[in-house]
Amino acid sequence: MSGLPVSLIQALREVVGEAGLIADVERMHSYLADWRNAYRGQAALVLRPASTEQVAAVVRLCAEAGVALVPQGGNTGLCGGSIPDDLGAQVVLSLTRLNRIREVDAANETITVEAGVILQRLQEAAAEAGRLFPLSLGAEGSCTVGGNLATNAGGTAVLRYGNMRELTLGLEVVLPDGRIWDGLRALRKDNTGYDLKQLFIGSEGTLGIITAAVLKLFPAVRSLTTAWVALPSPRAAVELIGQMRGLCGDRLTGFELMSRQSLEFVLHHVSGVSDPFADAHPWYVLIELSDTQPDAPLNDMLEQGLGEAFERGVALDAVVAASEVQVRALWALREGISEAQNHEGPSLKHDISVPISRIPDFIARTDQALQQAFPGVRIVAYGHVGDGNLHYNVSKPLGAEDAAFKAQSEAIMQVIFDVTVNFAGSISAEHGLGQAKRDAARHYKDPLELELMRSIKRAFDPAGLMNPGKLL
Ligand code: FAD
Ligand code: S2G
Ligand code: ZN
Repeated sequence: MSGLPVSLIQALREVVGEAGLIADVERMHSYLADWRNAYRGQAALVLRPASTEQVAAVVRLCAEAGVALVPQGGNTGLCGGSIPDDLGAQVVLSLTRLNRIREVDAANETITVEAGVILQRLQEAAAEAGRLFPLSLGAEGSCTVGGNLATNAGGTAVLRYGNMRELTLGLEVVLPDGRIWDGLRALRKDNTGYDLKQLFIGSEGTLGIITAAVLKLFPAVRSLTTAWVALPSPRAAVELIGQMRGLCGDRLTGFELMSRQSLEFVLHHVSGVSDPFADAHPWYVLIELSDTQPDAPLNDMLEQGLGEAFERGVALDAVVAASEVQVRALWALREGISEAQNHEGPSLKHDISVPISRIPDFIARTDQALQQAFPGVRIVAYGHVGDGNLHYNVSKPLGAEDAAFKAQSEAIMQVIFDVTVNFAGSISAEHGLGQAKRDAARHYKDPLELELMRSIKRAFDPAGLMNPGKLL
């Protein structure tokens, strides 16, 4: 049973009702570990408030009692940011019951949604209004808008539409003292002092609890074409994206790189997929062009671009999807990597970014350094080339013990992050820091930046009760 005062539990129960309070350890289970079981904690309670006012009342009561809160959305984060520590004194505050779509303003091209709305539902609501909400990522069936905002999520369409930060116009936030900040403005221009919403986007629950947002909508896509292309090297991928950008401009809305090792994991572990080519190739890109015009000449552009790429030896083979089913089959190869890695033992994840032009050298340098120091490790390199964002994940050598491999994770991370920083890159491109990269951030980030971040944390959450131990 939780170590919280009975009076506090009673007051919290009056706020959220029986349906909103979980004290039974068994029923808490799914809230206490992340989807990969890489992080596990204990909680005094799990609370599921059903409105912003209930969130505010819960925060006020916990602040008065000095009880720390761990905000949680879909629990698909990859850095342990939504998992409590193992002392059992923290309260997990799940936003999943704040799941209303408050308003769609098609003429203003905005939608106002609550934090617990699942990303896929948001995409559907935009489509029902004849618009597009473009954020798209592998976890979209279970991640929430609040989590997307708190981690400044990216995904596969950033090269055309930007990440969550660029898609947001206004926020509603419950501050650490329980006050509700209503910043739900639907304005594209509002120059009246500091842009406060930007502090909460990417704050990973450490500055306040996001309860709603005003998000941008875009014109619906009415024509689309998708190709799977085999390449000789990452350098060819960088050349090809430059060429496709020059040819197609903003019609290039997807450009995902993956190594042969990544594809082999998917072919091995994901059912219903097959290799589009008879021969194995070292690298592949999935290219997507889309346009708001119903019959835009996308296939002609794609054929022209690929033709030039073949002439220059940049492309080795290519297939263009001829149907919606084939489009989905190609994306299944890409989106299946995350899941497939879990079947090969621990997946040491490194979500890094470097300038696009440095991707080839980064891969060459890091591959070489890792194989030298940890012979036999299997590198699963893939990701969003248009953002310079690589998921440079490492799986254990065939036949190695999980525990022995995991014991090397710090040393492996250091090799990868040293090269990343050497290439003026970032140790976390889109997943955030959570607890996974909190200490690495202390090591790699500029001391002045850390000092400024700590002063912002102190200004908003002087008692340090908002998601302690995460990010900072
Ligand atoms: P959670 O995991 O519940 O929480 C994430 C963080 O946000 C935690 O620190 C939590 O405390 C905080 N938080 C959650 N809700 C709130 C709130 N309302 N207010 C304040 N803080 C809050 N991420 C990408 O960016 N790009 C990808 O391409 C991508 N692909 C993925 C593919 C797979 C298969 C999986 C499993 C994950 C992937 N992710 C990706 C990671 C993850 O889906 C994103 O980080 C997502 O934004 C997390 O949303 P969530 O609702 O699950 O948040
Ligand atoms: C993606 C998922 C995380 C991983 O698929 O784009 O963000 O490395 C990643 O499994
Ligand atoms: Zn990603």
